[in-house]
Amino acid sequence: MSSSQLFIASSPLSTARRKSKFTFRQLGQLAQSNTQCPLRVITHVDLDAFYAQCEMVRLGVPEDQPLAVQQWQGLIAINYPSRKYGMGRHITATEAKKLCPEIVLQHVATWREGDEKWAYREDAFKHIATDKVSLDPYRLESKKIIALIKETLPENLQKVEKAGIDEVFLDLSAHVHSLLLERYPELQGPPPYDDPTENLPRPPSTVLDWNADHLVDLDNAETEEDDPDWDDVAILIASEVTRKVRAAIREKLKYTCSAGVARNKMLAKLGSAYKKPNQQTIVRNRAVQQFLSDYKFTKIRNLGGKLGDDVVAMFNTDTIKDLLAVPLQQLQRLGDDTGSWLYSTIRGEDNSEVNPRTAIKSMLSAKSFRPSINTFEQAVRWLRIFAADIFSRCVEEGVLENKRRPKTLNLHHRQGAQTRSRQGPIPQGKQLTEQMLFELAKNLLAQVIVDGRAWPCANLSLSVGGFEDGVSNNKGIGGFLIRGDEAKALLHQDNNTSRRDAVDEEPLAKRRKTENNPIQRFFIPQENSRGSNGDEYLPEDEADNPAALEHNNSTELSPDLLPSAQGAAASSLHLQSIENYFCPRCKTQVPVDNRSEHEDWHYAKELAKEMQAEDRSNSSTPRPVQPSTKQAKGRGRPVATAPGKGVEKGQKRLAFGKG
Ligand code: DCP
Ligand code: MG
Repeated sequence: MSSSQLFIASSPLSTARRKSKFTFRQLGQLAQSNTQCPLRVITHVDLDAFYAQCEMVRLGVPEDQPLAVQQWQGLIAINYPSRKYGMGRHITATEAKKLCPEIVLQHVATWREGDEKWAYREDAFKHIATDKVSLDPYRLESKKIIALIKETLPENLQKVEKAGIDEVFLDLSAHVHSLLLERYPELQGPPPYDDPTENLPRPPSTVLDWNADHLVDLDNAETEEDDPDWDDVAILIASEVTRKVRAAIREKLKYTCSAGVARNKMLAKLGSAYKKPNQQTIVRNRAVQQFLSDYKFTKIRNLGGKLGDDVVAMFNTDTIKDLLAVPLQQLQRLGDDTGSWLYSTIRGEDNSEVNPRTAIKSMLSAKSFRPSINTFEQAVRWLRIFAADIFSRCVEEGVLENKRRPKTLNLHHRQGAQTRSRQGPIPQGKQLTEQMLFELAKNLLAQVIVDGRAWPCANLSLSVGGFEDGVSNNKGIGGFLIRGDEAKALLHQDNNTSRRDAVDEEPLAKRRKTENNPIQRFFIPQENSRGSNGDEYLPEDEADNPAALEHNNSTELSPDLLPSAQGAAASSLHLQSIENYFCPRCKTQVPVDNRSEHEDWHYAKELAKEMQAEDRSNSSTPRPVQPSTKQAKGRGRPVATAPGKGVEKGQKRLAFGKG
């Protein structure tokens, strides 16, 4: 049904059915945004060609001008005028120019070593080896959009979940409930006999004006002549609210977006992608079956990957229509829970909640190296950029005003098939600075180098996590410090339990190596919440991929990071080279291939000694790394001091990088 208005006539049948199929109790559940409520209304909003629109608005180009956002030679966002030329994300900048010579190709902003901030640069596409993509411009716009959506909806009735850089879910249930009661006073109750299981009166048979929405056709058994029930009215009101939200985004920020309105997140998300750009699709409860049957189930969240492949292989189809014919028991060959989940999912059931957390849980800055990098100096140059990138995002999060602050820093390093990660706490007693992040990151890198073969390195990434609120709890900067007994307990644990556990869980061969090597012991990661040696995998295609770097709302430190038993095993299988080099410093034979790595190991060792010496010369209170201004002997690498602050009386800082 594509008409913009739907006239509902009162039928003789409806006069006979004077009660709604919904009860007063279910109406009450709507006010609570109860996920089981059959009247529930969810909207998914997704910006059209988001990065491309950001660039169009920033550059002030006309709306019909073809424009694409370029990253190195590839295109990552293509506006709708360009899509008419048959362009997709798979094509290169050169191919795009051929298809449409007048297309504007705007390269993403980049960080460049030596510059203090990211910038749009004409020559960025030539600098894949030395620049790093910055998503800050899009993140900032994304924040504005979320803030505006929240302003548009009533403060006490909103549930807004940021689901990605350009998408949000809105649970409009409570808001729609209040509008229903306002418009239809007969719903205000009390229910007959005060019994909440009583059915509601039917809605008036009236015109449901769907305005310019795209209405999904009804299921076969249903006709437009059937009188509407409250679920139709609720979804109609939700679509009105959605239209207002979209109009506000358009008017105030100039962006168009598409939306899906339905009874749950899964259907709303499929709906927003159904008709683009600048449209909204309504999937009424009576249309769900019809809507879904045309889909391939691989389009549904969680069915795009391996599980989807397994289902295709097992049942020899990728369509929902075919799978609907498969009985539950057969689906449960995939496992009881998976089968049940699949059975209800393809029938349009999804009780997942719209989760209104919007605070960022972690931030990641990463780069894939093609070709790989081979020296500590090169890696350190990237760490400087990562630290600047992450710090500027922390500033946006209010770290300078002490609103929020990360607690941990992670470094992931990929060498060949092996990814290792190291984690350390960020000292909480003083102002977070870019330099502090950089110094800590460098120390984590030193740990990786000491631990095994580090070069050539194909991927490096730095992330911060464990954000904590500061000011909201009335904590001053001192609030981030750990006091008295709590500090003692943690320090005790830090010095004994965690480290011992880390050693105990290591493979035997590796443990022996560690025991015999005091420096290695020094660098055993502490407070590592990710398995015995902190080894983790970071999928290669994630690094430097803008879409993958958005970690708002993420409960994991960074997505797709899996604790890796294989990583631990792999670390003891270093390739042996036949030719050796004699190291004058330690007077041992070192495989030639490992020479630069071995030298870096010495550097790390010296760094370690310096830190130990400094710790000894200070009080017995364990304290965070205080990098010295001295140059590390023999390597000429400057190690700058992070500005420090004294510890308040009765407070202790956690040790960092100390064995
Ligand atoms: N993005 C990316 N790489 C990808 C996918 C997306 O860099 N493989 C970025 C660019 C997009 C933004 O994320 O503009 C949002 O992704 P969407 O999938 O929503 O795509 P668009 O918003 O560009 O287009 P659409 O109108 O289809 O939503
Ligand atoms: Mg989009």
